Amino acid sequence: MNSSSHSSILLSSTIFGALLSISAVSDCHAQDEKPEAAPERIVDNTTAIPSISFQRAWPGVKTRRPVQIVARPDRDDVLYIVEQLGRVRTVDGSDLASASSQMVLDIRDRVNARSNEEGLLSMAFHPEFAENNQVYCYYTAVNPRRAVLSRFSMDEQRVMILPETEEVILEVPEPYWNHNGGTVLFGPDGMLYLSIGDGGAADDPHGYGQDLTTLLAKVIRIDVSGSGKIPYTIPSDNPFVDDDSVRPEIWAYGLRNIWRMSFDRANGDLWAGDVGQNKWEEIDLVVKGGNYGWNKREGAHPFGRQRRGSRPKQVVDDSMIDPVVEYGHREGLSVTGGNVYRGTEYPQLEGVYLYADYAFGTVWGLRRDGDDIIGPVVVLKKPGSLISSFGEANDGTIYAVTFEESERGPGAIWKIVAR
Ligand SMILES: [Ca+2]
Ligand SMILES: [Ca+2]
Repeated sequence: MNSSSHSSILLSSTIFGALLSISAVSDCHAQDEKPEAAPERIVDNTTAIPSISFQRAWPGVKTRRPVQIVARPDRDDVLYIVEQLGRVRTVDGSDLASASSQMVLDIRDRVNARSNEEGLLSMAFHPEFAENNQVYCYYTAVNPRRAVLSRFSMDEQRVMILPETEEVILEVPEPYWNHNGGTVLFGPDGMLYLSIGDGGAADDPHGYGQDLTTLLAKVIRIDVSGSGKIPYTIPSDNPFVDDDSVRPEIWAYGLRNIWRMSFDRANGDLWAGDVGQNKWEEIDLVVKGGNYGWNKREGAHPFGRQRRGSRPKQVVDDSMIDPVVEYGHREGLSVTGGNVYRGTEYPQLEGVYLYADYAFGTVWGLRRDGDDIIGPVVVLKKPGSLISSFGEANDGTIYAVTFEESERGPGAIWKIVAR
């Protein structure tokens, strides 16, 4: 890991995307203000959401810095663990006690993982993987500093992902080491979605959040189904295709650093956890053309450069979409977006969206009921586990991956179990 001063500061606060300097921490405590009222959409009816526990899965498998667990569309008996330093390993999806594991991708030679928000961050199988053999990876690289979305192929036996098959789909210049997002995944529409952070530093100094000429601070949507020389095309129903001054890849904007997002397989809802700066962590439902407020808002609150003691000017802009829920930095420091449970093993969890705070190890559950939100409720407290990601198997089982005890500690994989 990076031994720079940045990294050592961050080790104690253990955050993805929340650039939390020591001065920012003391600011938080000094102000000591009450959290403002929660959004009106929250309905106080929480009894329907059960508590959960984390059941250790594949305890004999040694993994380091696991940041994602990914299902393969054509097979239930294998799951893929993405390791931040630039590798992917498999575990046995049919036997949670199995210690067998295989390293199936190693691209450490091109991945830059020097700081805690850099590395191989996400992977996705094409929904028609059985036919087209396509795997997509999102990682950070240097010289120049950038985020890379690439396509890879597997070998004939469909075991190894071959580094030499890499085709770069998209590269985004990264001005700073932090806030790189990101999750790559396919929607129910077959399109590729990618969350890209605001580029980094603090405060979004270049205003990328509201700048529609950059892909930073966005969720983008592209069509990678074409073959041949063009890496991707723009879906004709993207929100800004008719505006020549706007990057047509943009699906939603004003997003600071979505570390994790997922689709609800039952209805296509796109849930995301957008990591806040010093005060508010938020969960968003990402919709076409949506403006989620950054850097004019943090959570549902006005945000802006300010003199000590003064309050930022209220941003009156009805077009900005408030979070579904938010929490302040007394409850956590960096949100890890999760998944909606659609499995059959735990009917009491049906429709519950699970998400966590990476630093505090708290897991919440909520349900969406039309425009109402039931919850959120704390469904588990797991201090000592840095919850880096959730993931969904083909049968709807939700898993989580963690760093245990510290960012340098061993990785662990867990099955989510209803209590
Ligand atoms: Ca960056
Ligand atoms: Ca927001």
